[in-house]
Amino acid sequence: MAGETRKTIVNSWNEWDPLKHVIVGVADGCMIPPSEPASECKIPIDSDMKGKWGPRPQETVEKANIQLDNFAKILEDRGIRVDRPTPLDFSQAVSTPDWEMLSMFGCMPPRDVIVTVGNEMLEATMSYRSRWFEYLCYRPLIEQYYKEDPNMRWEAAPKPRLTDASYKPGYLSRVMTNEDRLKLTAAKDFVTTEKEPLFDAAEFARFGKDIVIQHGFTANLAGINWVSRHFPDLRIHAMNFPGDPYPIHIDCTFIPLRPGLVLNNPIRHVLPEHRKFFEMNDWEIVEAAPAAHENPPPLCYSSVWLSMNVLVLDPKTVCVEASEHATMEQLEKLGFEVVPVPFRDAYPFGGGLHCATTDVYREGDCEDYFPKQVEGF
Ligand code: ABU
Repeated sequence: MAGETRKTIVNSWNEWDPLKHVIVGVADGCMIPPSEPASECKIPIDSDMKGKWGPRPQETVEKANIQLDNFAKILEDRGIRVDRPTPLDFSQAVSTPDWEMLSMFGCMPPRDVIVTVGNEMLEATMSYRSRWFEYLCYRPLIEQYYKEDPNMRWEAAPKPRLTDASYKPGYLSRVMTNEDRLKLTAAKDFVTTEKEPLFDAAEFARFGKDIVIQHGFTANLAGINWVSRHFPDLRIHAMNFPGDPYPIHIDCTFIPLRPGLVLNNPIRHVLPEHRKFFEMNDWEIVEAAPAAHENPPPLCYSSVWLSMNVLVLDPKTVCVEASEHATMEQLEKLGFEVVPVPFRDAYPFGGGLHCATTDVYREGDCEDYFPKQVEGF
């Protein structure tokens, strides 16, 4: 069936089953938002974005859109239906009774905002004020899916208030050096408090009946607890990865590739007790190959580890950014057909190939890949 004529069914249980319908973001109107309590700590110390805010240069938006459109075309040519979000005017100021932001962000990374679990699409709470309204860009699609698929569940997590009580006062002054950050993040001392449930959708790694959520800057334990209660039939596991000074979104850290195989960032370590859980269930955790670049492109929030931010199309096929030769070679050796996708111009707008997508339909059902469970994890 050609991608664009595929009937709407919402279903996706993991990160690797055959992908048939996906949302790919767009770069239009993307802003660098003004500083806010969440972002101050999350923008790297040496980032060229420190202290800057406003619209991104138009020529960079155009280049990013060329790569996003090309990525969408590559997927469509493989029979995958691709839908695109509807951008808002992200330059407008937004407010709630508790705060005002002078701009929003954008809608290039749908993975951050919407997570699909089985027949449900769940709008995340989000953790930045500038991204509080971003779900609206996906509403036209979600409303359409809801009408077309009578079995779809459309859910939204409680909107957080994001007052100053959701962020630790003075956190920034405690993370002046990289060493400070590494100590604090290893001790699970993150900028967000436990005042209210918070999670970005990109903290999820889905393994059928088991979902791993990274506990870090953009998901707190209250958020992970909310997800556990929301999905009582699934097993939700909180993980954190010492070695990551900016624990934001799991998809440059721990990427499931197919049943039994996960890619792990070589400097963001899986804790021994978590490794044991995977290994006792016959999963192999392999260290990702080195990134090809020493630095991210200009005005980019993400790390060079977007090298491992791959999109798995099925258990034998994976999309990799076209300049990441070591990653491509590694995945070929692991038995994958690699589809190279030029994407570095899109990185500054919200990340890599996994970030820029969210699943609507993957074949397959909810399977139990971890029959051996561990108390308390
Ligand atoms: N949105 C993924 C970013 C993770 C990283 O910068 O490593």
